Amino acid sequence: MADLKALAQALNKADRETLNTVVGLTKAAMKDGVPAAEILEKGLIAGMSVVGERFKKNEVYVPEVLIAARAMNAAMEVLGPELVKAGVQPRGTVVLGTVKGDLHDIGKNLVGMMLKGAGLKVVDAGIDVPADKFIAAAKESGATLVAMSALLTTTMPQMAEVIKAIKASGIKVKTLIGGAPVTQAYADEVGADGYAPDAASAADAAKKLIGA
Ligand code: B1M
Repeated sequence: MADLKALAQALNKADRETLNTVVGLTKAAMKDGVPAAEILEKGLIAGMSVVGERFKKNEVYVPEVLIAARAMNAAMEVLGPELVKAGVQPRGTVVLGTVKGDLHDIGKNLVGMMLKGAGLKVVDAGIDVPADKFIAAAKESGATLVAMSALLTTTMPQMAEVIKAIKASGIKVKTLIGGAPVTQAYADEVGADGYAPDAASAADAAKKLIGA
């Protein structure tokens, strides 16, 4: 019998068996005829949200989050085609990138994993992303949120440039910013719609901004 609670818990185990267990339990639930959307919501997303909460409380660290995210990605490879067949839509689309002049992507990738874990579609624009590339990606994907990461004090002002360019372009997207030197005060100063101090909070903020 499919056990979605065990699936959610397996994501929180963070050992070398996590990926195989999570994929195995996902396949077992599919074999038992559990709807793909239910496996996603009650198993994978539920498990990842616990990982996110524990990460925020410093009960687990980056390696555990990476293990959980890799396992979730592997399970999504299996579940993805079923979700498409069932017509399950992502909760929203986010364009994510590290701003122009900045090559740091470890935190940005972690944010991407948490966003995916929250059921959002992520369009990863990569690193060193100029304003026009963020805007083009948002237009092309129909994203309603542009999420930016910056790790350098020298590249933080790029966030203001992107926000200005988005406003000038007239596209209807919200903005979320974060990264080690970024603060809520800076977000307020540059007119960002949201700020998050860590990857798990970024997923919460993104869901709120998108209304997912
Ligand atoms: Co560089 N680097 N680096 N670096 N690097 C820092 C950031 C630095 C603090 C080191 C230091 O001096 N102590 C310093 C910045 C100083 C400053 O401006 N305040 C620095 C510097 C100066 C530089 C160079 C200029 C060095 C040089 O060449 N002279 C250069 C710049 C290159 C460039 O970008 N143009 C440079 C280069 C590099 C490497 C390429 C070698 C490498 C990056 C590899 C890569 O990312 N693929 C690197 C690394 C690894 C670091 C440190 C050591 C680690 C960063 C990291 O990945 N942390 C870093 C020092 C440190 O932090 N201890 C340092 C782990 C990651 C999980 O955390 O990215 O903060 P973080 O993400 C967190 C949160 O910030 C948040 O969530 C994540 C997890 O919860 N978050 C968001 C991130 N993005 C978010 C977006 C959100 C919300 C939350 O919403 C959208």
